Amino acid sequence: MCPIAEAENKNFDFKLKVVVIGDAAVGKTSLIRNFTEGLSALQTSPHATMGMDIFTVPLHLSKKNDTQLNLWDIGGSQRFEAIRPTFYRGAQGFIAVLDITRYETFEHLDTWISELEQIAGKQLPGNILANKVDLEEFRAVKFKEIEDFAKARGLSVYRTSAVTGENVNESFMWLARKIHKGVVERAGLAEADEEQPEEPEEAAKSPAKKKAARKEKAPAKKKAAAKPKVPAKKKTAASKESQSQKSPLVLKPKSKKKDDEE
Ligand SMILES: Nc1nc2c(ncn2[C@@H]2O[C@H](COP(=O)(O)OP(=O)(O)OP(=O)(O)O)[C@@H](O)[C@H]2O)c(=O)[nH]1
Ligand SMILES: [Mg+2]
Repeated sequence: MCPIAEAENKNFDFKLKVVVIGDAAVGKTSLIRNFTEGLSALQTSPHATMGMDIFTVPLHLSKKNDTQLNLWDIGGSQRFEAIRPTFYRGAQGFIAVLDITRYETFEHLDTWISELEQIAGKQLPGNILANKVDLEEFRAVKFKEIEDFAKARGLSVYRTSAVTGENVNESFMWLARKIHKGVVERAGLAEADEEQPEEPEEAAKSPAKKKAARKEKAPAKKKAAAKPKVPAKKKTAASKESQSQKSPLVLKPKSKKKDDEE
């Protein structure tokens, strides 16, 4: 059976819903496509997301359970403001993206997160992705400011680039593991073999654990080699959900950042 059909027939033990929010053109779709399809997916520039798309990826977060991560890619354009809240219901976590070259995208994060919390509830596990770090020379937001904002909201921050792939896998996997851990705990399931999410700073310092994570994802990568090349997009606002097979990627080493606290 082809991997896509196999994934569609598969009964996952857990299905996790993560919404990806943030202003138009901050790089949400690019980050998701990098995570689900790899850098090669970005050879063509993405179109602005019309309303919402769903991308799915199977993850092996523990030996006992299979997880399907559903990434709801929310269109950032203001014209979708009225319909956006309908996509938030049932979200178990979120990724809030800003573009470090446009200050207003940072200023709007609070509105995005508050809007989500009104529907999905407070205290959702979440990440802030300070995206486009490859454009450092055009940076308009101090990382310290982003970190202070994140700290006040109890969130983690990753400095990412959908273009170079920097921290893309790390940030998505960290959130998936955190949500998975919460779901397992709430369900009262023992998951002794489960890998625990690391804090971002710790993840950067721990090559041994990164090696372990690479091993964890290796079988899925092999599977991808056999799969037909299809877009990772699974569902639009108008279509039914499907569960196509996507391969998570091997973790990449985090490059050293220069000191940015100005
Ligand atoms: N240099 C650079 N460009 C990026 C990065 N991420 C995205 N882009 C570019 O930014 C533009 C917008 O990216 P999208 O992924 O469509 O942004 P989006 O947030 O999904 O936008 P909407 O769908 O309108 O909400 C595209 O031209 C991307 O190629 C990045 O990390 N670095
Ligand atoms: Mg988009």
